[in-house]
Parts: sequence; structure tokens; C-alpha cells
Amino acid sequence: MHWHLLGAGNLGTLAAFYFGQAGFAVRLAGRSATRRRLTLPDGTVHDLQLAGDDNAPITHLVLATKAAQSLGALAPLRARLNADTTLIRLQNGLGSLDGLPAPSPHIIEAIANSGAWREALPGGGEHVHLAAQNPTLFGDGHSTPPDWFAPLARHWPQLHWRTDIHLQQWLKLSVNAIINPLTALHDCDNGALLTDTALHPRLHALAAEVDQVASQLLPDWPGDTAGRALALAHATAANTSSMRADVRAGRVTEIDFINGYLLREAARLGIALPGQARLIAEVGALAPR
Ligand code: NAD
Ligand code: KPL
Repeated sequence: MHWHLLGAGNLGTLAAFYFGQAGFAVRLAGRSATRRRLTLPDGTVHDLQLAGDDNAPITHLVLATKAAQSLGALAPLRARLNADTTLIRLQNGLGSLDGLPAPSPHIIEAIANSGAWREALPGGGEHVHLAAQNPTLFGDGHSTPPDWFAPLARHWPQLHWRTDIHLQQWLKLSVNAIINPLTALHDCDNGALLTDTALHPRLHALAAEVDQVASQLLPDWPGDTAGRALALAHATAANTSSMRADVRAGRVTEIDFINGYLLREAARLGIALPGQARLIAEVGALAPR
């Protein structure tokens, strides 16, 4: 079985490494061959040669671009994808494949909780550092995973198949919708959301808006987005959130696929979210869209 990889950044490199370890051939989609170095949290260093695109039909694809890059990156590949293609969407946020022209591939949603960053390698290529190895969840709503999942999970630490992936995505989206924009706006690390109590009224109001929408969409919604966001801010206190990092670097943020997705779902339900709308506008003023 051959896998193509679209987006050989932090998570794409990690996926290429674990797929390779599991014995699957991986090559880039839409890009020529390149090299990656990967340092794992145990200090081991792995050099990868990523094969360039072969322009063959794509049967299995890992999409690991930033959410906003998805449709643009997939556009030149459309003729090579079909309804039998399996696409793993290894991204934060939701809705990045909305508007993908038919026939839609079979999409497996993935939630990564690990933390990775990268730097240029002298002489070309990139060096990805996996700073924290945490659970990764895959799912497509079915209880049985595809045949390739078991060998992959033997090599990818803490990789789990989840039947309730949709709920898990919303649980992640809900906390990202609080921590990421607030830390971007106030240019603070995640832990400051606990210590800066002046932010708490806003944090609670934003979280209540999230709960209002999610509880209508998901029968098992547990509520208490504020409590879960504060607990995650505590667990990742020293982290710079990905949105704060994007704003600082002048990159497009993923707010349209986190808070923006929430707002679109709320509008579909006829619910107004004034706090979230203001937050999106404020972050939008800091970063390119
Ligand atoms: P990244 O910027 O490191 O990687 C994206 C890659 O996509 C880059 O290598 C870029 O060159 C490539 N790309 C962009 N457009 C392309 C195109 N048209 N064709 C081919 N390649 C293209 O991003 P990342 O940190 O790996 O994040 C990917 C997703 O995973 C995001 O949604 C992010 O929020 C999520 N995530 C990241 C982390 C982390 O620790 N880095 C953790 C959890 C979730
Ligand atoms: O997912 C994150 C992000 O920064 O995108 C958290 C968990 C909030 C860690 O910073």
C-alpha cells in the first residue's frame, strides 16, 4: 500500500516517520523529494528521505497542511483523487475540506495532541523536533478501523481509533476556541489565562457561547468548556499556543477553522455569538486572513 503525504511540516513528518516504521511506502504529493530529520522526545534522531511525487493516482493520502492551506493544496491533485481514496485529515479545527468538489474521498479525521516544531537543516530540508508525545486519535464514525490501522498503531505511540471522533473533535475545538485566540490577543503563554484573573469574565462568556452551540449539536456534550480550557491551560502552562505563534510570525492563523467554524455552525442553528464574533475580528486585525 502506498501513501502520499500533502504537507511535510511538523505533523506530516511525524506521520511519514510512523507510516515508514510500520512498513508503508510514503511519498510526497505535489512536491519533489526532500529530506527531514526528526528528533523524538527520547532524544533519538532519525533521518528520512521523502520521495517526490510520482503523479500516480492517489489511493491513500495524509493531509497535514495548515487548515487554511487545504483546499489550495488539494486543487492540483483533484484528478488523482476519487471516492475510493482514503484521506486522513491531520489538522486542528473543523471545516477545512468544506467545499471540496465531488467526488469526495473517504475522510478519516485525526486529532493530534502532540507538540512539534521545526527549523531549517543546514544544506536543505528541515529538522522537526517532537517536544511532547501525547495521544493521537483517528476515526471516521465506524467502530472498525481499516486494515492498515493495526500495523500503524504498533509503531505510532498512543495512536487510538475512536468511534466518537466527532465528539472528540468538538472537545478539542472548544478549548482551542478559548485558549488560542485569547493567548494570541494578549500575547501570553497558556498559563497566563489562569493567573490573569481579569481575563476570566471574558473567558467564561466565550466558553458559555461554545457550550450553547455544542450542546445543541452533540447529545453527549459534557459542558463546562471554561473548566476544561482552564485545566488545559494549566497542563500546558508554559506553551505558546499555535495561534499566538502564527500571529507573532505574521502567518495566517487557523481561527477561521476554530472560532469561525463555531460561528458558522451557530448561524446554521440560528444562534448569534457576539463574543466569538468580536474575538474573531480582534484576532483578524492582528494576522493576515
Ligand atoms: P506546518 O506548517 O509545520 O506544516 C504544514 C506543511 O504544509 C508545510 O511543510 C508546508 O510547506 C506544507 N504545504 C503548504 N501548502 C502546501 C502545498 N500546496 N503543497 C504541499 N505542501 C504544502 O504545520 P504543522 O505544525 O504540522 O500543523 C499541521 C496541522 O496540525 C495544523 O492544523 C496544526 O494546527 C495541527 N497541529 C499541529 C501541532 C504541532 O505541534 N505542530 C499539534 C497539533 C495539531
Ligand atoms: O492545541 C493547542 C494549540 O496551541 O493549538 C494547545 C493544546 C492549546 C497547546 O498550546
